[in-house]
Amino acid sequence: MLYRLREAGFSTRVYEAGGDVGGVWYWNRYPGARCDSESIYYNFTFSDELLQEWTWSQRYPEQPEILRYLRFVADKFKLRQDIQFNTRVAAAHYDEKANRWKIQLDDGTIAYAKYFITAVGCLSAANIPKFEGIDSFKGEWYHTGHWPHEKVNFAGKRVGVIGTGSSGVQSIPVIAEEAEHLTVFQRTPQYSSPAKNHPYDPEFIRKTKENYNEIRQQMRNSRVGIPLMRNEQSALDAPHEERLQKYEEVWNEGGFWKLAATYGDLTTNEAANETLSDFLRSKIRKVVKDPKVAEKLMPDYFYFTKRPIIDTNYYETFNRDNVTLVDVKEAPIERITPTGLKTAEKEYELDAIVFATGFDAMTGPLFKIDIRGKNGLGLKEKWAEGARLKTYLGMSTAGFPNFFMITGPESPSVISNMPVSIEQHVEWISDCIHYLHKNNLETIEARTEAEEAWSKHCKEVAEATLYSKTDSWYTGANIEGKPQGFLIYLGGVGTYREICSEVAAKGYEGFTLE
Ligand code: N01
Repeated sequence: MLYRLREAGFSTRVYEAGGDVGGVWYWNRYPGARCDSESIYYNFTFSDELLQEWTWSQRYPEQPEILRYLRFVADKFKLRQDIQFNTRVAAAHYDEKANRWKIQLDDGTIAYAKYFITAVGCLSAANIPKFEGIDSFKGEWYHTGHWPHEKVNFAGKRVGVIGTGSSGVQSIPVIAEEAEHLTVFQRTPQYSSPAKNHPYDPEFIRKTKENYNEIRQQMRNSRVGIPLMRNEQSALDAPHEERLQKYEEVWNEGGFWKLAATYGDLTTNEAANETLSDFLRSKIRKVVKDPKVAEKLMPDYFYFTKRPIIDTNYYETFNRDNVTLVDVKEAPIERITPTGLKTAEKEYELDAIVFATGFDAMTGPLFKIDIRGKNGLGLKEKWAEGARLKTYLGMSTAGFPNFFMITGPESPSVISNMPVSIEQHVEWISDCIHYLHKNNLETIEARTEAEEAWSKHCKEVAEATLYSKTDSWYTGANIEGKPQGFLIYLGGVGTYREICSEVAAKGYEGFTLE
């Protein structure tokens, strides 16, 4: 965003809470942290030069490599000179008379801007459940999303990991290798398929670089932001053996996006979904030696309706002698004690606790800033009930002129390959600001009817799927007391791009421009 606006001649300033660029990859430094999109697609594509200059080492790169990439980008485009690090935006209030956003920083200074753009991500507000006694714990504790920059040493320690989402599943096998003993506290078993990570072959990289123009087009027009053909056939129309063979082939290739594309109705039809869910459960049974442990690891929700996970040796880890699985749905965590953790059943002695307990997703990062639009209306108040949260295209909301959200609620965001969705918003927003400037317009604001129609559309698309049938961070169910609603546009990245482009082509239809 900074690069595009600066190139277009606008004076632009970025405020960043972290000490450097990287965002999610700056904070999430836990052992085993990797990306679940393949690196050759987990790129910025705005610069051909950048695409040619950077070379990924492996299919699913580790966090340090992604951070190195983002630093490379910052250096190449001299971005840091316009970024103020170690600075949190506390509040952003719209002053109607002056048509300016008053941005209040946590160091007490104030900045004024005509446009206010949030790039706060969807998963940056850490969720640490309010366990009683946490302050009394004498050992060390960490949240995966706020991991220390220096290496944490678990050697010789009794470690507890709470949570088995992507962060837990990635860190558990690595911590198990180092710790004296690892206890995994699992509330909901999840589906995870093998990443099958591998170093890239130089010839593959050469071909990819040669074809990036085509790849970029495919990514942009695809369903989830990576080139992938979805088989439109129903899973139920395929003969049992053929279906199993197909799942086996795709499972062996690794990753989860392709699994989702194996058949056309896996996210919409319960029986179709069950064929794949069942296949994945059978894989767990094959790996985990103790049948009781295997049973505890068996998920029973519809695959995809919680974020699918990919792993390296996750289920294998439960065959180790130094790993114990504790079901905290059966016996909930009651409190953290000075020396460990107590469930309804038993007390566990621990030297360190890792909270892999996720994030207050989608709205959480936005609500950390006191954002107020016209008449002092707070975004938090406007969206007090998740189900009634309204945005126009997931980028703007009525009552908040000249305010844009990159990957905001009701855009494809987290159910897409994020860099593709980020770039699409960046391009749309910068083109929009350019348009306003060129046409001597001072403000742009979503119209109430337009956002009502968009939010209704998002809801209808989601309700035609299985996604809202499961409690997850997608629906807000992971945060106690959070209003629930499915806040992601599921129509697909390519379709969404077309809709946004059409809105712009029609002179920003659905917005009031003045
Ligand atoms: O968080 P999560 P995450 N008592 O919310 C459990 C992205 N990401 O950080 O399912 C006990 O998925 C909770 O249990 P339940 C990716 O999009 C990507 O792992 O609510 N347990 C769950 O098991 C991902 O989906 C990558 O019943 C409690 C876990 O904590 C998203 O970030 C890597 C609890 C939280 O799982 C979030 O992943 C990492 C409690 N009170 C993250 N509260 C990659 O690119 C919560 N839990 C691979």
